[in-house]
Amino acid sequence: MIDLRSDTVTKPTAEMRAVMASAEVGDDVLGDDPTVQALEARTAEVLGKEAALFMPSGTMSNQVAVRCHTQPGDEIYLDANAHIFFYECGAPAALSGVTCGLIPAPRGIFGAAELHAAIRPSNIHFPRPALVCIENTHNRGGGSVWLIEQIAEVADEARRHGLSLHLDGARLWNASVATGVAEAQYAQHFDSVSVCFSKGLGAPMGSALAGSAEFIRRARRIRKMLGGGMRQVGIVASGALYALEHHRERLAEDHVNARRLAEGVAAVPGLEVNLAEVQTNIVMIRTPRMPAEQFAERLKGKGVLALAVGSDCIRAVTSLMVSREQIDQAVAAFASAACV
Ligand code: TLP
Repeated sequence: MIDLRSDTVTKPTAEMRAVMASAEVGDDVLGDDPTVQALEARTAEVLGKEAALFMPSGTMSNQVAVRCHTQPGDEIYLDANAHIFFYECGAPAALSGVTCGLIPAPRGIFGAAELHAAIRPSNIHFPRPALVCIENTHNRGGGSVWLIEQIAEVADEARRHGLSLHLDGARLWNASVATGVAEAQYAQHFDSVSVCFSKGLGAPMGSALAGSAEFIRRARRIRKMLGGGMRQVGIVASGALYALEHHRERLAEDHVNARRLAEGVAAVPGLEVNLAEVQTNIVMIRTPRMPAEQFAERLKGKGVLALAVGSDCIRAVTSLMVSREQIDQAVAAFASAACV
């Protein structure tokens, strides 16, 4: 099977497993795990922040951030397809007691004017505006990339209103590789940044939340409250650290493979890909002639896994699990599955 469902399907390489097997560990809740501390320090450095906190998942990282930035009854601003709103089980409401003000955003990217229009004026009837969340790259946007200028403009608007800013940077690494803008340059516009090691970087699990030392001190407490305090977790932190140092630059290969896949599939009658929208490792493929679920089933029969993410939309994600040769095989499978 060629697995294009997600870059979360990546398995640790032999080198990563070797590093993990020999990792020095301790009880991290008691502050004893040197490998976790090394990962947190290095992540903070890469993101240009004072501190970082190892998290079990990107979801917990995002939701701890929302909780730290808000009070119950506040409102956070993000687009309707943002992972924090769309894919995290209603957690902003359930865990932080906040409402979500949704910003219209083609492919997950909005401007200062759209943010301005969404922000509630001060009025006794309204929730209190607290936080703006940006996702870069944007998952449901098809791996779309925010330019640094677009972020600066939105951040200025948020600051003018006294709002905090959080970046869901699960795939920030991909954005940096695609634009050449360093992660820290992106991160400087935000109070908190969540990154994932378990996606394109290929670690078996783990994310990190970065911010000021004071913010991370509070985040550590909320993580514990949610059951995210972990013990000898240097075992997995070492895989994440290995991924951070060795698997960032190679994401460029995934981007080349995504483009190759997109160009191949775009030429298949009955399938549609907007090539201009393929910027990183995610390809959105329209299936106008049949429901996406049905197409995904047919594709599976041809040896390729991809996810239906809308009634007529398939998502294919490249990663270190998929070689260039397999991309060519996948294109052939798409062509065969599209034949009716
Ligand atoms: N995304 C997963 C699914 O949840 C959809 C995927 O396969 O792409 N932020 C962004 C932008 C994400 O894409 C994801 C995972 C997360 C956060 C959550 O990370 P985890 O799965 O570690 O909780």
